[in-house]
Amino acid sequence: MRKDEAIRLVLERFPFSYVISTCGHISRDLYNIKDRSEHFYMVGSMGIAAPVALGLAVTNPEKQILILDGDGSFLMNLGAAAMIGEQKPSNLVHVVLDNGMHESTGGQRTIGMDGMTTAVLSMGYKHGVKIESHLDWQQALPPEGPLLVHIKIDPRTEKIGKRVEWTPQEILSRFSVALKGGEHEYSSH
Ligand SMILES: Cc1ncc(C[n+]2csc(CCOP(=O)(O)OP(=O)(O)O)c2C)c(N)n1
Repeated sequence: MRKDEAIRLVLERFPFSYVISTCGHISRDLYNIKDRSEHFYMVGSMGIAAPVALGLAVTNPEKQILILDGDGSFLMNLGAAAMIGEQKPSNLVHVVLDNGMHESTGGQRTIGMDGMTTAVLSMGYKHGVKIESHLDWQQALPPEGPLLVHIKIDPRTEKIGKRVEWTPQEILSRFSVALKGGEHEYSSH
């Protein structure tokens, strides 16, 4: 599966979620595929999408919060997974797009996600699902979180799209308003 296909499938499956995306190409891809006020592009800070999302999930239990992580970002901050497992927010979905590398900075390999769907259960996640194909994606996903969805993706062959054009202040401002259910002047460029 290509990364952009995986992101589209995730957005289709979780259309009402508030999405916190990790830095680098994943936020850029998400932005170019679909830009919504409900997207919080964590531009710049690797490994930080998960703890931001955890805070949001705990303080907004009626909203579905989704982390769009990379394998590098996830593995760099495993402590965040441990905290998610300890807090157990049932409204949190943790998607990891696993290309086996740090694509955004030139493709250095990661230490690998093998066994992570089981490892997170030991940390306290409710479910862990591995998706390796379009066929795997057709299965129903468990409704209750914390849920890890580990999606294997292919290395990029297509060109990367433009950078996120919102400033960090605009991203925060429009996301906060969306979270409270309001319209924002920054809803589109
Ligand atoms: C704390 C920190 N360390 C390093 C970086 C540089 N950096 C940005 S994206 C990235 C790679 C992220 O890898 P991954 O999460 O697997 O996503 P991919 O690039 O493969 O889409 C790195 C090393 C950063 N932005 N922040």
